[in-house]
Amino acid sequence: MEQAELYQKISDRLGDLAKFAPMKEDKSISQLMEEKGISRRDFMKWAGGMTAMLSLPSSFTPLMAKAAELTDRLPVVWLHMAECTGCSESLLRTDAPGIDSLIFDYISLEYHETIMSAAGWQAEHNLESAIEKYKGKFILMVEGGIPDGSSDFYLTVGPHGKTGRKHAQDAANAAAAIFAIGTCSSFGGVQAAYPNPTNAQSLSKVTGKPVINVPGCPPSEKNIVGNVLHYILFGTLPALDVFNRPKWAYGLRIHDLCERRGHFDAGEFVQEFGDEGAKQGYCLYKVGCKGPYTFNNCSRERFNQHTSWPVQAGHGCIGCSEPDFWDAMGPFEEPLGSKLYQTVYGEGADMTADKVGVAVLSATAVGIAAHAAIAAVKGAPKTEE
Ligand code: FSX
Ligand code: SF4
Ligand code: F3S
Repeated sequence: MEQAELYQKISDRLGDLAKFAPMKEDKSISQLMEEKGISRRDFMKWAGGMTAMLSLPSSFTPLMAKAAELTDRLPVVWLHMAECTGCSESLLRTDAPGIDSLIFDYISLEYHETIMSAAGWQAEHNLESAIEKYKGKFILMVEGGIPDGSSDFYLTVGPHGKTGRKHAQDAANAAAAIFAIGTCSSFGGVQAAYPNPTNAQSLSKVTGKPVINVPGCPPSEKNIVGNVLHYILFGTLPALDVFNRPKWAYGLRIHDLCERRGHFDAGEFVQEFGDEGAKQGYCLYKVGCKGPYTFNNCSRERFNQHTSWPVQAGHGCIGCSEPDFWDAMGPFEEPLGSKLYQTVYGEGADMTADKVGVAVLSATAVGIAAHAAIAAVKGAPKTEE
C-alpha cells in the first residue's frame, strides 16, 4: 500500500474511533500529562519514538499521538495467571511513571487484579460484566503460564474457585484480539521449566485461539504499549514471526544492535564479572550472553524510558524472550557454545543452533586471536583463551 493511502486509511479509522464516547469521563490525556509535568513537546517526542519503533514513516507521528489520545475508547481486560507480576510492573513503573504507563492508566482497563480496587465477589462480577458488555470488542491481555489438563486446579482465581484455564478460555472466546503478555503466557516461561509440575502451558495452547505473543520476562513497557497502539492504528494483526511475535519488535537479534558489538567483533571479552574487561564495557559473550540467539528489541529500545537494559547494566542477555528460555538458555553465565538451539529462522537459515554456536565460537576465536595481537602491542587488558 502507498504511504499516502495508508495514512488516509489510518486517519479514517481513528476518525471512526473518535466518534465513540470515551469510557473514562474524568480527564483527557492532555490534562493527565499536564498534571504529571509532561509537556506536549515531550509527548510528541514520545509519539515520534513510537512511530519509529513500529517502523512507520516519521510523518505518521501525529497519527500516533492521536491513537494514544484515543486509548480510552478501547476496553481492555488483563488477566493474571501463574507468574510474578513482573510484566505489569515493567509497564506500571510505579516509582517513576513515564508516558507509556500513563497511557496504560488511560486505557479503559476494565479488569486488572493488581491495580483495581475491587476484590472477591465484586471483582469476579466486574470481570463477568466486562466480558458480557464488551463482547467481541475488548482486547484481552493475559500474563502468566496456565496450568492445563488434569493439573488445571493448581491455579484457581476468585471466590468460586474457577480455574485459570477456564478464565482464560471464557475471556478468549469473547475477545476481539488476544495478546499473551510475557514469556510465561507466550510460551510457558519459568512456570513451564523442567519438570513443569503444574503442566503450565502457553495461552495459545490453552485457548486454541490465534494469540499475538509479546514475550520477555518481563517484556518492556514499549513493547506492551506499542502493541496496543498498533492495534488502534491498524485494527489488524501485525506481521508475525514463526513464534507469533510481532516482527516490528522481535525482528532482530539483541546482538545485531548491541552497544558492545564492536568489542565482540574485535574479540574483546569480559572473562569474569568484575575484571578489567568488565570495567571497559567489553562483550559479555564469554560470561554467558545469549544476545546472538535472542530476538527482541532491548538493545535498541531499552527499558524504563530508554534508561538501560540488561547488557548495559553489565550482565549478558539470558534469552528471556525465546521459547523454552529457562531450560534452553541455561546455564545463564556460560556460553551456549555448541548446544543445539533452534532460532526463529528454524533449521533452514541456521541449520540448528549448532551451526550458529560454531559460527559464533569461531568468530570468537578469531576475535580473541586478533585481540591478543592488539593487546600485546597496546598493553590493553589481557584476555585469556
Ligand atoms: Fe514475571 Fe509476567 Fe516473567 Fe512471567 O512476566 S517477569 S515470570 S514473563 O508472566 O510476571
Ligand atoms: Fe552484546 Fe551479548 Fe552480542 Fe556481546 S554477545 S555483542 S554483549 S549481545
Ligand atoms: Fe530479556 Fe535479553 Fe532483553 S534477557 S530483557 S531479551 S536483553
